[in-house]
Amino acid sequence: MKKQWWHDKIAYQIYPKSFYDTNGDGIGDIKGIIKKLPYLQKLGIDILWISPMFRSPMVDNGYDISDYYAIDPMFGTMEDMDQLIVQAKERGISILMDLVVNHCSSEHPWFREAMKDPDGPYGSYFYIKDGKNGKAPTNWRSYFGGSVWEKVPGYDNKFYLHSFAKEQPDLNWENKEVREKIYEMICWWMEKGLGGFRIDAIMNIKKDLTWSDLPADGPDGLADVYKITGKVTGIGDFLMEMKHRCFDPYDGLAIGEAMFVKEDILKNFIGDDGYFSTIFAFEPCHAYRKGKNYKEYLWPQPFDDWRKETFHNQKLIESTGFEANIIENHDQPRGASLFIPEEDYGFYSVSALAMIMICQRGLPFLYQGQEIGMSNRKWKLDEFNDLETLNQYEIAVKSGISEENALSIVGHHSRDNARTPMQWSHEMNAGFSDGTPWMPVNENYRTVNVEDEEKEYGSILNFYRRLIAFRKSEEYREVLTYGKFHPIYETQDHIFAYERINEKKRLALICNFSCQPSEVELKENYENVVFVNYEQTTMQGKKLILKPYEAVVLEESL
Ligand code: TEU
Ligand code: CA
Repeated sequence: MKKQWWHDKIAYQIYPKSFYDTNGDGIGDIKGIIKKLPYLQKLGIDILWISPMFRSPMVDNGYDISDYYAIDPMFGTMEDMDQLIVQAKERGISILMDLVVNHCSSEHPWFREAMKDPDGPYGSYFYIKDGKNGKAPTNWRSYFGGSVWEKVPGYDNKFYLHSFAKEQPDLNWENKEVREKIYEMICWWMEKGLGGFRIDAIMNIKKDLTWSDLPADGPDGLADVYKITGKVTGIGDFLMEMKHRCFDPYDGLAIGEAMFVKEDILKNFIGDDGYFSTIFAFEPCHAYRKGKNYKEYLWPQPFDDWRKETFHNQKLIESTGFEANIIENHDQPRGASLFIPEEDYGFYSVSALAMIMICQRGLPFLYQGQEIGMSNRKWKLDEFNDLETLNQYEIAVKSGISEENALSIVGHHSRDNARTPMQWSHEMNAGFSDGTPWMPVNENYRTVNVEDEEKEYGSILNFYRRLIAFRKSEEYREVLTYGKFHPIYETQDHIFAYERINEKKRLALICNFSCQPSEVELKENYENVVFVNYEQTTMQGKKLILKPYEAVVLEESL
């Protein structure tokens, strides 16, 4: 594997609406991000991905873009953005923006033109098709529920395709002119000095051009549209073209949100000459998604599935490339709630989870608030903002689940859990805004917040700072970045453990991920304790005695 500039870095995702508000309108803004750059630098962050800040009607909170060349006024101006790029660079931080090009907004001029004249030039920027026997062209179900087809206003038998909400029409990547416009736009942004892009929902850009129905997988007679990603071929031609045209010339970091990549073609995606620099490792935090609806998901995520998926994935990636590791993002519940049973949530469990994640092979990718231990919120129905959550609530209730249970289920899984305002202090609105926050603040801000945690050596925030410094230290950086990954104690109950090994060093991370004490028999000469989440480590001869949620990194003495 070729070494890359970003391999030994630490990355962090910002959800800008909820990060920091400087003008009191209740919405986070670019000036707020600039203000918090010293905080991010102190944490040890080198790469920042910011969810979309382009002009948008905000039907899907910015994932519906109406002008790729403009910053939405709610976030500030293009000058603010230029400032952010420059000031971040001064602190050694590269900025990644969010590339949403599977679809745009129904308010984008291209789409407006297409609706005025579906047979005209802009009609071919989208997928506009005639219906079949008075019905939609195919039986595909959109990610957010309902058909992917919506009628073109004023026409009885013409439909346009949207894989997500109907306000997010899919762009026609088969049309060379569309691709050219996209590449031009990406390069325009790269010229501003971006480090690269995170690339949204990219597996969806290749459609099944035979427009065939899929076997129905629900009572609505529809089938999930993501299933065509497993059927179609040819996506690689588009992705390779984009890489050559937009990322190679800048040595840009291109991180694909690429789910469902088949193992045998993974190399094409993240190998040395892959379409992307890297993709996110979703498998370990999707281990609980046994079904396609929230109501079929398991909660909290079963330990055994998580461990198994992680080990499988780490081994797979090791022979292929370098993935980006996450425990949460803006589409997931909070990692601290997903992985840790509610009654066990606290310093030890959260710090253990952090060690399990950060010591793995791959690019550690934190999500805002993870570093202070932010967790899920308790919701009332009318507090939800996310369209996926509301759809899932309806699906649950329609299937006969009581309203109370439905609320509890969507409360666990809702994407809104990740979107509550960042908790900066114990002051009003968690110090996020002087106005009324666009989303309710998690009530635990009184204890879980940056300002108070700054002051306490034993806080989660200060623990994360030490852990990141450990990962980046002269001494352990190389082995933690490139060292081989080797699972250990794989069958022992609630022990999450693995080795990281290179020619010079051998480390073992051993964690008792449970509220019961446990012990393991040390096999190698692991005598040096190099990183811990408890003050004391107990070893009796070759036996390591572990307290609840104790995690240690041991180094072999040579
Ligand atoms: O998500 C793509 C995606 O596949 C989603 O269905 C994701 O699996 C789901 O949100 C998990 O609950 C991306 C963005 O990350 C998401 O925020 C957007 O809503 C979506 O694309 C449309 O742009
Ligand atoms: Ca604001």
